[in-house]
Amino acid sequence: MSLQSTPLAYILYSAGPASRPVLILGWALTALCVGVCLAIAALLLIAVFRRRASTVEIAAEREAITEHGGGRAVLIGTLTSTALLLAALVYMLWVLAAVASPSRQPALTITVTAYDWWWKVEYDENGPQHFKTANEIHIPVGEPVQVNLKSADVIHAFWVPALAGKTQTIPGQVNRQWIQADRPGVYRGQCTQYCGAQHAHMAFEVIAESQQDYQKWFDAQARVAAAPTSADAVLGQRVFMDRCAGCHTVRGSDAAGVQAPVLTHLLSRRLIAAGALPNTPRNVMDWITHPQEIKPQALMPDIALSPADGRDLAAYLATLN
Ligand code: HEC
Ligand SMILES: [Cu+2]
Repeated sequence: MSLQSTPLAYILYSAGPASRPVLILGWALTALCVGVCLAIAALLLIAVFRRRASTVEIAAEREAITEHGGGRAVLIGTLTSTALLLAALVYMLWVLAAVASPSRQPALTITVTAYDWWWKVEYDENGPQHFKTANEIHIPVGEPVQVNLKSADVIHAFWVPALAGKTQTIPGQVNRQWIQADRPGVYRGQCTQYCGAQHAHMAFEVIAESQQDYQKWFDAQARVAAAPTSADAVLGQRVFMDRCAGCHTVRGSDAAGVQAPVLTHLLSRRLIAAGALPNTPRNVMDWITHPQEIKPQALMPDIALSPADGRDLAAYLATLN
């Protein structure tokens, strides 16, 4: 397992210009806080181990503080901490300005809408090649990408630590964020505003790839699903229309539900249920029959399927590549 795929490391490295200044700021503030703690601890130890003064000496010292500028130490302490805090404030404002917008026009704009507890991702929102997918964002490497952020229900927050800071998604509002990956790779993202029972299982991935690979992915996603041909898959599509189409869309079929992840190219995704499980045929069928065990309170009910319906449905889902 490489460093970058260990969970803690998601937040400990930067892979692009929108997150690097934030990462350095984080370490600088940590260093400042640790420094202050150490200074306080040192002063405290000095005070503890100093020879205990007699009552008479204490009275004399009190006198001294007011009379010969003994308050200077207090003044220096106050001014130093004020200066440090002001410097930290200026540095923070500078970082905010530095990451506010990319240095050049974004190559691409995508729209991400947060739902309890998954992410809808839209490409070419108002264009001819508009398509939706879920929980997996592809971007060309080395290019700034604008992300318009919406929410369908409550406040969530979009965070890909290696690529940018956090931005909330707020119902009725569009917030803007930009991300850029300077190296190809898979970057984990996470909802970072508590939004209910499955907040922790509201993850996603950003996959940064070469322009050619990105374009290949885009073209495949923009296609509608082919009609099933095998007998099992045709029956499976009927099961899908009965049991699933009220919530899920498969473009190219009559299934047009909007309250759940689009399944047109389900097979192309690495994970299902917002990062809860790897996308294998077995996990998909487990999910369909037991979402309430895998993600209690998720907005998909457990669906009981007869063995024959299960087999047909699996055959149909296997065509959604
Ligand atoms: C009442 C609405 C509803 C119905 C009916 C429903 N689903 Fe879902 N489904 C959802 C929601 C909501 C999610 C997202 C859950 C989450 O990740 O929190 C989901 C997620 C999924 C996923 C994971 C997709 C991904 O990329 O993460 C699959 C696969 C899926 N459903 C298949 C089905 C199938 C097949 C049926 C019919 C047998 C079905 N669903 C019926 C609402 C529904
Ligand atoms: Cu959330």
